[in-house]
Amino acid sequence: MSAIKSVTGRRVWDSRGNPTVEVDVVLENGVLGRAIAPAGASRGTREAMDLRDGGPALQGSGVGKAVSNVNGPIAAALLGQDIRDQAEIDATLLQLDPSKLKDKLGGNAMVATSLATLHAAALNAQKPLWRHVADHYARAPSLPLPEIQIFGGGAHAGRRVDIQDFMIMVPGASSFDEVMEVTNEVYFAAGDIMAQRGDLAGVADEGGWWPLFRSNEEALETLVAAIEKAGEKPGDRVVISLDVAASEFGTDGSYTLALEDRKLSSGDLIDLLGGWLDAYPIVSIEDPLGEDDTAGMIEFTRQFGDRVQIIGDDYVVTNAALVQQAAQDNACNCALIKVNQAGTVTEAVEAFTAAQNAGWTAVVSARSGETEDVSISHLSTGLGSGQLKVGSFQRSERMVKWNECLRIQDDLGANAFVGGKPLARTWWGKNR
Ligand code: 2PG
Ligand code: MG
Repeated sequence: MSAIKSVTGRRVWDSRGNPTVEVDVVLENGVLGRAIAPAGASRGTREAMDLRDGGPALQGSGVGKAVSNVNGPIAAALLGQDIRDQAEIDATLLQLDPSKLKDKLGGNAMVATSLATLHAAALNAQKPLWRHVADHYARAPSLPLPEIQIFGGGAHAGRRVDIQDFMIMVPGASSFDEVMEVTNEVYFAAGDIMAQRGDLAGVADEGGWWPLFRSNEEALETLVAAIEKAGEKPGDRVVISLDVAASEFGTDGSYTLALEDRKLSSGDLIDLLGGWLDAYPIVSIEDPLGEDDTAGMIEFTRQFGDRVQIIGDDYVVTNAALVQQAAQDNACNCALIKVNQAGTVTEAVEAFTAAQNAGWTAVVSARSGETEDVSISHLSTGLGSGQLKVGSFQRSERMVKWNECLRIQDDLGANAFVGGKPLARTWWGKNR
């Protein structure tokens, strides 16, 4: 009864209006699992590649081939498979496309299929997805600590500023609910400050305020002002988290801050960011150096790894082998986990496990192109990943994921919230 009866792909549209792939997996007993592939804008070169049609239509971003791959080879190969065996299902997908970047079937076709099977397996087991994930992977579920964007930037805001994500975390909150409340206050305080300056100009791709700043650092100053305006003492209940996404503005150890017309060496960028770590209550920093700048990442981690969380996103692209290598090199101390970077659920869980084995923290993350799909709220909770990054506090493709966590909280109980625990080894945790 738990055999796969059909797999159907269709074209749907993401939060940026781009086409993407949705997959329905139906079992012999009528159970239907559904998932949608997200899409990144600041992508790592080593992550699974979405298959796009190219050509003049839809700016080349069509997913006709990817959808055909779901309805053709993928559906044929998965027919009759046991939904309870996620590893076998994902191994089948990998057999169909053994290429390194998954550009034959398409990362978009694969991830939507893999997540849809996970949903079907949970429904088949009559469990909420988070519970199924926790049981299947033998993890203790917990509600994650959110990272929430206040200002967008980089590739998500027409490169108006160079740094990509200016975020807050509320590790001092005692419940997920409280994080949402505090975030609302800080988000709108930031909007008020921008409005007072005449700099309120809508939102960036993930719902953070559009970054009309004269320098990258002005965004940080404004974020601190917003935290204060919301009645909080920066560094106390509320702290700052950055995604530098440095691969977007530098290669070969040479970086250009376009907004400030400044060229920086790897060492200069480390010094600049180090200055920010001294001056602002930053507790976490993602991709501080480029994905090809191993020496820079190692040096950054040597200098600051004992006081801040250093997240590898483009640097490790949800790949277990790259996480292991980075752990050996001491090139970061936290992995961003994006299922579509890996291509399948199994590989994403392997990368998460590699991070745990290395003694790292981990953050389950959305992409800048998202949809109503809430899989990551469940994955983050079910795996007990500790942290969840979804984007900002506006636009439904973001809010749907925070709201899903609130529903999970009702099931799991408010004291399942991890609070500041994932930041125990940062200056914030050490000062508690
Ligand atoms: C990132 C993500 C999400 P994108 O860099 O962490 O913010 O961006 O999906 O564009 O890669
Ligand atoms: Mg990133």
